[in-house]
Amino acid sequence: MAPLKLNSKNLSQILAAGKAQVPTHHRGSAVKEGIVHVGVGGFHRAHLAVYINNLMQNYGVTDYAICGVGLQPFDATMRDTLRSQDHLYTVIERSAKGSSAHVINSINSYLFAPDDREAVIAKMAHPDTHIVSLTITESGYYYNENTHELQTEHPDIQFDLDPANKKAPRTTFGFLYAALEQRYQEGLNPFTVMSCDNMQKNGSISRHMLVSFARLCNPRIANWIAEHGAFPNAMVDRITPQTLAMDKITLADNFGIEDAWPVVTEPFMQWVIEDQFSDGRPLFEKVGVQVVRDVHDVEQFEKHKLRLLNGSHSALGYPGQLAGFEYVHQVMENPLFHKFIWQMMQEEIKPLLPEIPGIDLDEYCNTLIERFSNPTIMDQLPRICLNASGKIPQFIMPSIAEAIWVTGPFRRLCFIAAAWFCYLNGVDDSGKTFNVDDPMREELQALAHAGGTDPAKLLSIKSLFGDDLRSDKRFIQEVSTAMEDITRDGIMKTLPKYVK
Ligand code: CS2
Repeated sequence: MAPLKLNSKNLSQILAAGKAQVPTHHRGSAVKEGIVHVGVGGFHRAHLAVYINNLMQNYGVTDYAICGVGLQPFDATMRDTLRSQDHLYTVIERSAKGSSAHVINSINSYLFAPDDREAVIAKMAHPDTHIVSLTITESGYYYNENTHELQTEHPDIQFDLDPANKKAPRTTFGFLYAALEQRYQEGLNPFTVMSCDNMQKNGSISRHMLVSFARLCNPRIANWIAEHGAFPNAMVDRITPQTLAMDKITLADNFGIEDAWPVVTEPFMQWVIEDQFSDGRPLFEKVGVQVVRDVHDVEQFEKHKLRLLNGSHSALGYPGQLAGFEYVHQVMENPLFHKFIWQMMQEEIKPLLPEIPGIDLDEYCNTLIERFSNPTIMDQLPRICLNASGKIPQFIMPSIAEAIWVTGPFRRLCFIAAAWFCYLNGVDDSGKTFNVDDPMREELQALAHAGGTDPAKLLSIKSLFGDDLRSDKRFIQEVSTAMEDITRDGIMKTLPKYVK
């Protein structure tokens, strides 16, 4: 039988075919859109949107459907795709045991900001909106890693601070501010700003950036947001590769669904969130979310995840791509890399992490190794390497800084930093060129080129690296040596120096 195009009309037939899990809950005008989500990409569609789908399907929740928002020009494709299939899409879960398909029905509508910026502000300001959630990547926060302040001098922020652009902002903060100002004037509660980005203290950073932005617009509104707003910190986790053309074909062949943009992911998913909401929330706990009272607990979960999972991803990504691998599981299949990752986690990262009652860190590391080794999700190294300027300062550098502080071992972590610096030249060990995709690409590449195997020029970028790193001789020495070795001998000949 020919596959059925995914849309509302065909949903009952897809259900009847019995191959995929299909939601039967209400949609459209029968539900309220309590969540406005900025940045609808693969991760959002595999994570928050799935939790909400499960709340709607299994617990009859009707007032927290999602209105997706795209701010970037490239989001036009997501708008068109979702529109063409009544905002339905498929999540394909893959593990070594097999795969399953789940149609997700929690995104109820989608607004593409470049089409109508005021509509986005009005939607966020609407009384039905209780939460504005974000997956805008690290660079979307305009956060200076060194000063911990908003990058007020950034042209996008400057543009949004100009009162003439208030109704047509560019940045997330411009939209959030304009909508919150309207809610203030209308006597509504501020919505909760719920960051689902992979950053340590994502809620606190969202708060500080938005309040700083607001202070430059109107101190009274800034005080209101600071006092009444809520910005829960959260740890989010689900490995979600980019969708490949092949994924659409296997979905059609194996599950009879024609979906222009399905999401492929692993069975594992986790979300730990601080219980801080300013305008109500759904009962997330019912669908397996760990809602915790104490912010320190969330911070510790975040730390574990960012340093062990994302840090290992960086360790597989930059050296792996230089060595010519394509996918995460392929790097894991290499015994030398496998050992390197395990030893880095055990000897350099784990000793710096706080203990969380009930969490066995060795078991956590073992699960990570298993997840990285999943051969069925085909997680691409270029995805892992994307936007490194927002990742390395979060995933690798804090472990190095703490190791410096306690004079702990950090050679493997330095090797990863060195591999990233070498990676910036865009040529792998066999001489093949690749694209370096990073919002700071030009600056990074110019400095990498000028510095050669001396990391000092790159480390002078104040918005990315702290003085604690720049001024540590042992660190500089380790990174330079690794850069020289990688440049001269390539990754595979250098790696044995870091494996016992
Ligand atoms: C990855 C993450 O992009 C990256 O560097 O480490 O996207 C990772 O897959 C997710 O954080 C998993 O939760």
